[in-house]
Amino acid sequence: MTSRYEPSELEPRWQARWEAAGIFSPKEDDPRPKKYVLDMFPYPSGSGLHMGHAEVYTISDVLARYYRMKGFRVLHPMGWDAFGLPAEQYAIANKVHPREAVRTNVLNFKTQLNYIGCSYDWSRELSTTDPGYYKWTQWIFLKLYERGLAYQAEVAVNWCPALGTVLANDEVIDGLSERGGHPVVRQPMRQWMLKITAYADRLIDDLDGIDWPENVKRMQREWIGRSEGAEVRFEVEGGVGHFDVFTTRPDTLFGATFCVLAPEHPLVAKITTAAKRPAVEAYAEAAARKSERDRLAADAKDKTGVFTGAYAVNPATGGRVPVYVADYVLASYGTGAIMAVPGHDARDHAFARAYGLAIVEVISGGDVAVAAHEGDGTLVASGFLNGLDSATAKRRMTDWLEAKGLGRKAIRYKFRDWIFSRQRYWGEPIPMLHRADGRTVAVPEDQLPITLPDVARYEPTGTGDSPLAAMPAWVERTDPRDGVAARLETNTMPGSAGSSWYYLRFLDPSNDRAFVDPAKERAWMPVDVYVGGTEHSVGHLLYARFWHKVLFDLGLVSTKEPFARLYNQGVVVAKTYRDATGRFVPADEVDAAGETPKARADGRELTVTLERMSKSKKNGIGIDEAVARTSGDAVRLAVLFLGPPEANKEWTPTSLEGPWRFLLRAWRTIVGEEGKPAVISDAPSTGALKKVLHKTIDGVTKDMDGIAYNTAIPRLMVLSNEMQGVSPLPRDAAEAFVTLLSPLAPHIAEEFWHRLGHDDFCSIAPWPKADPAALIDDTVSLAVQVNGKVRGDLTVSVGTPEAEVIAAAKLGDNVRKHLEGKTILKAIVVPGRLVNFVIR
Ligand code: ANZ
Repeated sequence: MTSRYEPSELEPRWQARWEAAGIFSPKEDDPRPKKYVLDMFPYPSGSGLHMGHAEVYTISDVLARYYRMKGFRVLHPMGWDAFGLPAEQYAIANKVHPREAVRTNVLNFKTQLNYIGCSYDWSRELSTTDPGYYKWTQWIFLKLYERGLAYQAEVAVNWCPALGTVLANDEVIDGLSERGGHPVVRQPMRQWMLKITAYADRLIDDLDGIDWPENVKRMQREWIGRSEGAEVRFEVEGGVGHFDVFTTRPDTLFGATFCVLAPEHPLVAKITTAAKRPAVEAYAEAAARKSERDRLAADAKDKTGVFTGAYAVNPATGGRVPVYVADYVLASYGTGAIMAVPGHDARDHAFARAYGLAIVEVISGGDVAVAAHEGDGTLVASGFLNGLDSATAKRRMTDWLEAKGLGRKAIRYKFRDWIFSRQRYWGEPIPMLHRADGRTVAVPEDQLPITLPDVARYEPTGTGDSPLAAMPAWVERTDPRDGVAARLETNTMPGSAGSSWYYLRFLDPSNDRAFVDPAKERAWMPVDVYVGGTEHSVGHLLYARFWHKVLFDLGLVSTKEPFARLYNQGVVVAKTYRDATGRFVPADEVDAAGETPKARADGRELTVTLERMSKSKKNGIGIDEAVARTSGDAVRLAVLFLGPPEANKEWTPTSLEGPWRFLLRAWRTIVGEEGKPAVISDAPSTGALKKVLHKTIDGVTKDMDGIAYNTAIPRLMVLSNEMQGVSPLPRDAAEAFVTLLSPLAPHIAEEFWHRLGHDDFCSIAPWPKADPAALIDDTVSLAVQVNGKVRGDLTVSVGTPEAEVIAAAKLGDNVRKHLEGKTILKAIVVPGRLVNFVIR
C-alpha cells in the first residue's frame, strides 16, 4: 500500500465499492427509524456543476451520512428535472435534440456528483422525461381533471413572443421572462388551468404545522394573499345599473365619498355620460398599455383618473358619490371596483386631494385634512357604528349589509389559478382529446402514457401552437370509447409539473401499476429534510404542496404536507470581473492587482462585484476542475468551511488551500509518511489528548445536529493537531477522528478506516459517543472583584474549598493593591464564576 495521499486513485475506488456494496440503498423492511433527506433535483443544464452546486449537495449529503451513522434507515435519492424551458433552450441553442442534450448533461451531472462522494441511492434515479415517469404525471393530471381541478379557460396570459410560450407569474420578473430576459405581454389565450385557488386556505393554514424558515412561510402567505372583507353593492343613479366593490374595511363605509372602477370594468361604457366619453376612452386606452405591476407601483402623486359623469349612492349614508375611472384599480382583483375612503386610505387620499373630492373622518384619532389615518380605531360620524372599535364595526356593518341585501362577507385571494399549458415541445403531453363533436374528454387511463413523438422541428412556432400541432399522425386520433374522431391536445405541461410529485416516485421508481405503492409511501413519507434554495419559495414549493393535498384528499398519500422540514442553503458568491465593454473576464485570468495584461495595456480598469457563482459570469470553478486540482473531499470541506451553511458566502481562489493541507496533515497522522508509517496502539488515550478527543466528539455531534458544519471542521483540525506527533497513536483517538470526519470527507475516512484494520465501511459505522466524565474540566477560572470591579483573575482546581479560594484570590498583584489598607467586610464566592471582596 502506498503511503502517499493519492485521491485520484483512492476516491474512485471507494465510490465503486460503495456502489457495488449498495450501502446507500435502504430497505423498507429495515426496522430502524427512517430519515428521508432530499435535494431539490436539478435541471441537467449544459453548464455543469460549480461550487454553488457543490455546497448544496454536500450539505444534504453530510446530513444523510450523519443520519446513517446515527442508526437511521436513510433515503437519499437523486434525479433529473429535465422537461421544460431550460433543457429545451439549451437544446435549441446547441442544435441537438432535447432528449440527446438531457442524456449527455445527466451523465455529466452524475459524474460530478460522484466526484464529491454524494451518497445517493442511484438505484432510484429518475428523470421527469422518462415515459415510465411521466405516465404518472399524466395520470395525476387526470385525477385533478376528475375532481374538477383542471379546466380550460380563455385567459389573459403572460405571452412571451421570443420564447413562443406562456409563462407563469413567477416566471416573469419586471415584465421580462425569468429565463432569457425577453419581453412578456398580456394576451388572452385558451389554456388549461389548475384550480390551486380552491386550496388557498389550506395552503395558508397548514404552514403552521411544518418546520420551514419563517421567511418562506411569509412569502407563501403573501403570494396567496388572503384578504377578508365584504362586497358592497352601489346603485348608479338614474337606474343605469349597479356595481359591487370589494373592501377590507366595511367599517369605513360611512366615509366612502367616491367610487373608482377599473378602466376595463364592463359598466364603464354604460354609465359614462356623453360629455365625458372621449376622455374616459382615451384614458382606458392608455391604461391598457401599462402592466399591472406598473399600475400598482405608481406613486400616490402619480395616481391619475377621470370622472365618468355618473353618480352612485352610498348605501350607508344615502349620499351621492361620483364614480371615477382610474388605473390604480385593477380589473383582475376583487370586483374591479372600489369604494374610496380618502380619510383612511392613502391612495384614495392622494386621489381626493388631486381631484378636490370630499374627505370625511370616520375613525377618530388622526387629522384627515393632512393625511389618511390608516389602521383601526374608534368609529365616529358613522351612524349606528359610532363608538365601536373597527373589528366590531366590520362585523356589524357586514351583518347590516347582509340583512338589507346590500352586500355580503367576502374573502379574496391575490393569487390566480395555475396556468398549466405551454405551447412548447419539450414537456409532458396533456392527455386530453378534443372530439369532433366539440366535447373535450380525458384519454382513458389504460392508454397512458401519451408519449412525446419525435418532431422535425422543436423550436416554438411563435403562432401560439405547439410544434406538436404540426404532426397530424400524432394529433389525429379517435376516442377509444366510441370511435369518434378526436384531436389530441397539443399543448404540453409546464416545467413545474414533473417536479410537483417526484419525491413520491423515489419511493417506488419502477412501479408500472401505481404511481407509488401505498406501503412504501407510508414507510417513507413525509420528507424529513428538504434542502434547496430560496428561489423556489413560491413556485415549486407551492405547486408541490397543492398536488400533495389533492393526492391526500384522494386517499393516495398519508400525510397532509410533503416536506416536514425545509432547509435553505446560502448562496456561494465570488468576485466577478467585467471589462470596459461590460463583458465578463474569467476570474482566473485576473492577477493579484485585480488586472489582466490586456486591461493594463488598455489603461482601463476592470470592475469587480460580488455575484452569485455561475458559469455565464465566469466567476466560478467547476466541480471537475476543483476535484482535479485537489480532491473530492477537499472540495466538500472547502464549500462547508466558507461559512454557516445557511449564510451567503464568498468563494476565493484560495478557498481550497486550508482544507487540502488539513487532509495532508491528517494523512501523515493516521497513515504516516514514506518510510515512516504511523504506529497505532491499543492503549486508550489519556491526559490532554483524551480531553480534546471527547470534547471534539461532543462538539462535532452538536454541530451535526445543528447543521453547523463550518464549525465542525475547525474542531477536527484541533483534534488532528493534538494527535500530530503522538506516537504510538491511541486507537480510540484515531478511530473517533476518522468516524467524525466521515460525513464531511468520506473517501479519505474510508481509506483510514480500512488502514486501521476494518473490513466494514466507515460510512455506516456507528457514530462515536463522548465520555461525559472526560468533558468535565479539572480547573476553573474565576474573576476576582473588589467592590464589584474586576481587579484580577484566578485559576483553581475544581472542588477547591471556599476558604482556599478566598485566600488565593487575595494574592494577585492588582487585587492586593486594591485591598491594601482597607477592611474586608465580606468575601463572596460564586462557584465557577467569581470572588468579590466588599471593602471599606
Ligand atoms: C375601502 C377601504 C378603506 C379600503 C380603507 C382600504 C382602506 P388587500 O388588503 O390588498 O386585499 N381594492 C379592492 N379592489 C381593488 C382593486 N381591484 N384594485 C385596487 N385596489 C383594490 O386590499 C383590499 C383593499 O384594496 C380594499 O379595501 C380596496 O380599498 C382596495 F380605509 O376599500 B379598501
